[in-house]
Amino acid sequence: TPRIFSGIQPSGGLTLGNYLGALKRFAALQGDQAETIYCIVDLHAITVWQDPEELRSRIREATAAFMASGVDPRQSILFNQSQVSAHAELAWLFNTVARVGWMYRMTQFKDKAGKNSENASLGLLAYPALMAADILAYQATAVPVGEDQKQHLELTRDIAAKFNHDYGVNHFPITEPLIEGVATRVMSLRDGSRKMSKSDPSDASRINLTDDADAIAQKIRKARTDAEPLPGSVEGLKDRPEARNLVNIYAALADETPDQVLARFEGQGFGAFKPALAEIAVDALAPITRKMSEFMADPAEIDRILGDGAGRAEEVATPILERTKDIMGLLRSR
Ligand code: AQP
Repeated sequence: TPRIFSGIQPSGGLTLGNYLGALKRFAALQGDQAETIYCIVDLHAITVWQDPEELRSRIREATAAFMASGVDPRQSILFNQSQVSAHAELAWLFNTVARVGWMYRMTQFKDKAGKNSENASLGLLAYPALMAADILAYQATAVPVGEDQKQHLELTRDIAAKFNHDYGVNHFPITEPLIEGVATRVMSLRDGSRKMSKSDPSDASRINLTDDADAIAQKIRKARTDAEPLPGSVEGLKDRPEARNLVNIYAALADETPDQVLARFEGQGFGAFKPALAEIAVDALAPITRKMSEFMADPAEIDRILGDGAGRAEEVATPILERTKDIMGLLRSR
């Protein structure tokens, strides 16, 4: 059976982008066909400054979001990265395999480091080596992610291949990205050329999983669009990124194709489309928001679930880490 791994950073409140691009698909992948391992990646989050008190609560909130979206901690291993030391250890080993030039080429590093990249944390540069460790500590064969993570995943494959080649082994799998569906890149509601992001300074740019019905309706009403009516098929949305984004969001929430959505709204303007989108978004998100706050009412239970998940994750990761050290010629303590 394939082993699936993925993670989300607790670097802010989770968004509709995280839900459609990640959480909803994580839940759908559970079952007898695959082993699923999901992680709140706090070690990634701290590559940019996080207030400690806020981080603690974000980790719990992200855990609640996983469960409210249908990730079942009995069916999947659900845990918190920093509680399983194999991630940090394997990341160091991969820092010796990966090349500095590979890291400088990452567009996320360039975006997040900005103009003054000399001042970025070393961790932000090494981020993809830690991500490779997250995945390969479990010898995971497939990783569901949004489009934005594609480049990092290619680097995971490069690290696995170089390790296997340098040490003459077939130890790490060459992981496949699972980038599927219409919502692999949900865009900002304010700017159709930027992705919806939990760390965007503008709250109006995103729908948060904690937003209530009024906030969702208002953000959709104010979303940037053009003045044209909707076309009958997606070809007509070329060069209309904002319109395309809203149609994609609708399709993903309704489990339809964009063409099916457009067949119904052909010729109508956003005055009609936006309220319909708001309604379907509220219907989909309200139960998730409600379940999240129920889980958040019992933080001790969340901590217990994460502790249990960490124990089960460790059972898988530790032998793989030990074998990796053996291959590299590191002695084990006995
Ligand atoms: N806008 C998006 N559309 C589709 N998928 C998305 N994902 C994120 N944004 C979108 C997917 O969610 C998963 C977790 O992402 P992450 O928390 O590791 O960080 P990120 O990709 O950097 O997302 P954010 O929200 O933009 O976080 P910040 O602002 O902290 O950088 C991934 O599978 C991602 O593809």
